[in-house]
Amino acid sequence: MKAFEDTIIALATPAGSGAIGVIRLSGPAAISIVNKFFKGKFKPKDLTRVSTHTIHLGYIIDGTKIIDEVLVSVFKNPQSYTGEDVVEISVHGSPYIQQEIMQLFLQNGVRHAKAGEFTLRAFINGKMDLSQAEAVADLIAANSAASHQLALQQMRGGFSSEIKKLRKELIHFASLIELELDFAEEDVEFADRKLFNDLVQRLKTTLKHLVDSFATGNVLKQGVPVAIVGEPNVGKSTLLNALLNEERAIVSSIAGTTRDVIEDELVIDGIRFRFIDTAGIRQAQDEIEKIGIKKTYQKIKEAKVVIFLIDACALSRSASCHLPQHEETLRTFETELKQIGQNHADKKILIVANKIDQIDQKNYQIDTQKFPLIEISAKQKTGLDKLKKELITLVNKALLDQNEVVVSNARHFQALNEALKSVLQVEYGLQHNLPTDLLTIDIRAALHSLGEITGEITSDDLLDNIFRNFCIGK
Ligand SMILES: Nc1nc2c(ncn2[C@@H]2O[C@H](COP(=O)(O)OP(=O)(O)OP(=O)(O)O)[C@@H](O)[C@H]2O)c(=O)[nH]1
Ligand SMILES: [Mg+2]
Repeated sequence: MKAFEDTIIALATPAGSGAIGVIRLSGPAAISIVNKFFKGKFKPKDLTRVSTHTIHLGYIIDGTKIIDEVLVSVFKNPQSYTGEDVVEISVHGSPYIQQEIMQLFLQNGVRHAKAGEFTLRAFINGKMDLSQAEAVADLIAANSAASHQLALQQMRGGFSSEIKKLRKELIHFASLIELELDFAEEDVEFADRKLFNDLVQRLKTTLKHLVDSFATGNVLKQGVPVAIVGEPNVGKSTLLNALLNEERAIVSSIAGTTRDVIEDELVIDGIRFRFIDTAGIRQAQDEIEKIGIKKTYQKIKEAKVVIFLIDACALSRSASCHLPQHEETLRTFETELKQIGQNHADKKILIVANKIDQIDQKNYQIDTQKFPLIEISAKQKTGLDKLKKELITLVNKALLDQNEVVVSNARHFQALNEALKSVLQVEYGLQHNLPTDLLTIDIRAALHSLGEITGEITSDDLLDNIFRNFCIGK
């Protein structure tokens, strides 16, 4: 563990005016420097002698000039966020006051903190492991209940404790196997191959599970992409607008109105969805429309959920319906749907019948058992709650079992993938009785990737990369 010699300072709250601002210092001189410019409001107070986790009312004074009346919180090492002495000064939220106080300290032996430096120190001082430190950044960036929950779960330890445990067991076997190398001539086996294989199987299962969960985690973090597709004029853009509650896309009775892809986000029940309105699918003559339709297929590929929108009239034999291409639509409905289902088995498809305000009796010409319909009128905004509920159910079912561990960090995903690759190599080596020295190479590689997740193995480049993305003051 390395002790930092310098003391750092940063504004922990956003720049600009607010009710209060918080200036944070961390390092060996944090308390003594603040103490130099602090005067208790009611009686003299020596901050270097107060107990940890206490708050003190007083003034920050430069010579004889009072800069502000403040509250000073003192946290003594090791019981602080960074593990060092930490002082947080709550000042009045004017940028001028904040700058004056920051300048005062900067001229007296502290330096500006770099992005994420407080958290970096917390990591280096062993207050948290690397994946927990990364979760801090995710937590700050969380913009929906689901991404918030993911970050919180990771910050509390998430899967890294399990990885640590498995890695430790692997280290044990690694050392036994390396020992065998020293006795190569004698042909002895220190590492029980059966037990080792058991561990490899457990590692494989755990890693596979975590790697698979990334698809979920990433989606929750970025928003679940939902493509709205269907023939021209069925009301895709109207539905997008109705969901977002704003006139986002152009709506008209002319078939082929939407040519480009329009996307926007909406949080429903704490889960972020990204709705994608697309060009209606048909045999287009127009060059631009053709490009739009090509994009539609691209978007279906990227989506997790496909809303297959259809005009309720086309499905029903209601007298009020005057869709000329009734029979044809019915035919394309099944083929289109089959095609999407076949080409995209991994996607959830919701069949949504729009414009139900136009049919008086629901005399559907399709088997609604086979094709369960969600009925809406995008124009009159009816049935939308049912649709939203269906979306939430789909996502929840496919995704979070309350306590399920989910990987949402791209770096972890990569390291887990690497680790899994090495573990599979080790498994192969064991099954085929490969020479011990070859086995060792793969075990080392697996140990390395696993260690990179928890931070037991780090390089300066890796740390730089991670903490660069933090905000200053965290
Ligand atoms: N009666 C009724 N009309 C609707 C409903 N939803 C959409 N419409 C009308 O249907 C027409 C087409 O709507 P759009 O939202 O532009 O259809 P689209 O699927 O985006 O069409 P393209 O972009 O051409 O593929 C417009 O005249 C809408 O007002 C509905 O629920 N009921
Ligand atoms: Mg449209």
